[in-house]
Amino acid sequence: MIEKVTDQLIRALGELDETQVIICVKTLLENGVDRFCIQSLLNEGMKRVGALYETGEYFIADLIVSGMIYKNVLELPRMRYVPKLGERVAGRVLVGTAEGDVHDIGKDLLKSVLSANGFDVYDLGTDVPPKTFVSESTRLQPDIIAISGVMTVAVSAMARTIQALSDANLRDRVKVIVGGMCMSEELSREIGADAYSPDPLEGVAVCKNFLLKTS
Ligand code: B12
Repeated sequence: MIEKVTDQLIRALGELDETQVIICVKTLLENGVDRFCIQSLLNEGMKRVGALYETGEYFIADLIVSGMIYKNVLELPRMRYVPKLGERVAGRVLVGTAEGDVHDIGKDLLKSVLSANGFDVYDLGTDVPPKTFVSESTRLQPDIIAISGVMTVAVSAMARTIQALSDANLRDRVKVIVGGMCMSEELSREIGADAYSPDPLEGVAVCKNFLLKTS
């Protein structure tokens, strides 16, 4: 039964059928399916939307609708991340989507998972120029900078951001983790990031590890 619903969920998101998406997500949650598993199914659905956009069957308006459906799912009670009250601050993280890229679903997911794990998170938003990462790092003194990006252009923007941090002599004071659909382990090494993760939960574990090594 679960397998049938997972297929239905991917298909429904691909078809931008929000009602069906919500029904499937609720059914999966009621059957004990983990929200991270549900997120990866949603990502599969988003890939279908992207593929239909590439072939010209979908338009920009359809991309917008898919983003709205995804965000509405993340607002469902058991999909939301709630920061644990009174938890010790694990460390400070600046998050942002790289310059030239306005996609924010992945960045927001990462932000929620970091906050839920006790990190003090500052969100710089989307389309963040390298100079903003530099000025905000100087102002806020974060332990970690987490950059997200899905557009191909985000790769060079991330590289320019890391270079700008070096030019401002901030690079050895802050760890940089990158992620998002445009990134890979290999690319992250090429651009000089400290880490890459395809997944916010693993990304948070990496961030915790950074702090253990520096404390
Ligand atoms: C929804 C969507 C939009 C929405 C975004 C809404 C929003 N609020 O974000 C809107 C309508 C704004 C949009 C606009 C555009 N889009 Co668009 N969009 C998509 C779509 C369908 C889904 C992207 C998405 O949100 N995925 C789900 C999230 C959750 O995935 P994610 O970001 O990768 O995040 C996951 C992990 O990577 C991780 N993660 C993310 N960041 C980080 C960071 C760290 C540090 C860590 C540890 C982890 C991590 O966390 C998440 C875990 O689930 C994709 C298609 C696809 N294949 O995905 C196209 C796609 C990305 N878009 C595309 C294009 C072309 C555009 C436009 C140029 C269209 C246009 N003509 O205007 C504009 C770009 C504007 C710009 N300058 O950025 C192309 C990109 C092509 C490319 N290679 O560059 C794609 C691939 C579609 C396609 N196949 O052609 N888009």
